[in-house]
Amino acid sequence: MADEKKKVVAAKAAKGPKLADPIKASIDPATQELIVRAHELGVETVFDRAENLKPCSIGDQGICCKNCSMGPCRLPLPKGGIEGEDQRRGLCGATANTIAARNFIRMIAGGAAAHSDHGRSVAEVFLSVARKETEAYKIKDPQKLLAVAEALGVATTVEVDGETKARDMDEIALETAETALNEWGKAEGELLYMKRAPKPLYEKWKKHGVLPRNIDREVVEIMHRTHIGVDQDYRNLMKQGTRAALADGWGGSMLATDLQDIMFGTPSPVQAEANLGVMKEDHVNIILHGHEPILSEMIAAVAQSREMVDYAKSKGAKGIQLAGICCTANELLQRHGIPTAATFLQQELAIITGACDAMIVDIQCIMQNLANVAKCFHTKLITTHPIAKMEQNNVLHIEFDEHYALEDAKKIVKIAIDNFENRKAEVMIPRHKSAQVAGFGVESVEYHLGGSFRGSYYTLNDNIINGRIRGLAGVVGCNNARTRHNEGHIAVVKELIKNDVLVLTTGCSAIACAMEGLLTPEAAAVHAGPGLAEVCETVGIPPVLHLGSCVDNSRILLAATEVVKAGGLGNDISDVPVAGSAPEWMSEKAISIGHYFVASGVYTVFGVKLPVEGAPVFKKYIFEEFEKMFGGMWDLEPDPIKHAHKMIAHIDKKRKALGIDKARERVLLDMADRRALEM
Ligand code: BF8
Repeated sequence: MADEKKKVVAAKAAKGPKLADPIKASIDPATQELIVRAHELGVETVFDRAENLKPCSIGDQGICCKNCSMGPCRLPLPKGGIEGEDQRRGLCGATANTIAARNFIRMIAGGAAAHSDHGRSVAEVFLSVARKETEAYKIKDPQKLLAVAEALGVATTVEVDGETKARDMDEIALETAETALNEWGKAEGELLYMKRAPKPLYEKWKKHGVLPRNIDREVVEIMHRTHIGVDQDYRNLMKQGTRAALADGWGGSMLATDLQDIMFGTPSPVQAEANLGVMKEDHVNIILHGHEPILSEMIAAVAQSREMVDYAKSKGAKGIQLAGICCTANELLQRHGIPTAATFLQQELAIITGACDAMIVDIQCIMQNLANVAKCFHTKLITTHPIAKMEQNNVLHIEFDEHYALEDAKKIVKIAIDNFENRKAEVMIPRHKSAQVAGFGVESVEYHLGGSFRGSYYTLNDNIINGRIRGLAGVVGCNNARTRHNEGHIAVVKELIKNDVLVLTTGCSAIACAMEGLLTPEAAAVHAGPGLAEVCETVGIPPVLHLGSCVDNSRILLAATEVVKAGGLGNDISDVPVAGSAPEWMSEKAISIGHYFVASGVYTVFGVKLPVEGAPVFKKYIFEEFEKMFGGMWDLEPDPIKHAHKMIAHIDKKRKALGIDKARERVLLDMADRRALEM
């Protein structure tokens, strides 16, 4: 028998690694075509690796502890489940609940750190701008600066001889930059932005002792508490997880969004295209991948300059085509209408087109295998951030310094142009691309629904109350190679809009929706239920609103707060008919986002899997008991249709609690009615 087994293993090894089935790997035709192309060229991608490398089932359930060298301690669930007391223990005695909670909040720490360190970089550049140390970046949106200054408690007016006057903008910028940067490491107090939340929510945070003190401290404390022999109560561990997640959503991420808007412009709706078909064979294709707009803004400015376009033409190209991947794509799209090339899972495929002259990356969600793929083509892969290098020797590292931003950007763009002539493989750019309208934010939603004269969330609330819009959903997050690319996003979103739920989207979910054509006003007539379609048609918006990158999930928190403020839908975010979702999540950032949604009162459903199944008591705590504290809770549903219907059921539960579960039209009074009233 043992010999038979060996023979089977040997036969499999002789066949070589399995290749991904393109149809099973993705619902997107461009992706399918390029997976086939990769197989023809013998280039391995993440889709193939997913066939051959299976996840560890114990780690998958959250019950593997490797926080000390006595382990890793693996605590599988006994067959048939647990009867009586759970006897599972690690060497130190850690229970499955302790281990799962430790692992979970370490994921929150990773995600919060990633978003917040991004925010810190933005704050540092903003301080350089305020100190006038750099010419490359400017304050593009002074109105937003004033709004942010006020939210941070920075005075925007001064008293002169008993008169109130506007304060000097340079002074406001400097004090705002210093105050913002201080949020990462201040010694006392709590994060200033926490008071932007509805008051009842703030009071809940205070009561449960989860108000973040400063951004960095909450991440550090997670690492301390999860060290061997420190916090051994899953509830207390989650208290710190909550504090760190809130420090991300209402701290690091929100500051990143706000300061980016001040320097690069607050988004307003723009039209563009999405998918790998945006690359052009006869152009120099520069792909920008990663997250921080500090780099991509400069590359975009330089690449569109006459000097660089002429230089590209001198090399035989018709021009320069810029396109983005991951959240850099969302940042470039929402402020400049630069097209989106790809989601997270398609990054290797952009190089496999044979037309990517340079891929410029900074931080987060960048696969190390890009270097191996780039080796098979002429593509220059350029890392630019001091904290994110690659070991492979075909990767160029050009460190980007904001003090020499334009010079650095020029150097990088020239490398891409010079590389145009070196294309080796036959170019194969899929023809698929879709139109999209993106760039909705708290401000533009207000404007779109109320106009510049009466900008307000009142119209949105009114349509939720009268039932045309059943509720709101935030559908966000990644792709995950353990599930069919984009299938979850699209099925969940289509089911929601079909049921009159207005969807707000960010990150790779937004890119998936763009590729499916859901980000156009016309999509409402095709896919939305009658109520939502009517609203979309009246105000000219898509049924799915693109709110930006993953740090811009903070925009969803503020939009929900605006809904509460506009009245008629309760007095806390947890009263509003709203639900959150990440159908194809994979990153630690998604866990941090999920948890700050939950702790802000939002019922949040994740797809694929969650590392909690091996610790049922801990799972029950975050899936059920959290609701009693903050009004929001976690859920898991891999089936996208059931996933959407769980969200809809929650929205309906909230509608019922508000007494708006029966469709009602606002009664418009005619003159006779008014006269009757006056009597
Ligand atoms: O931060 S959605 S795969 S790109 S982690 Fe990454 Fe996930 Fe995409 Fe942006 Ni967000």
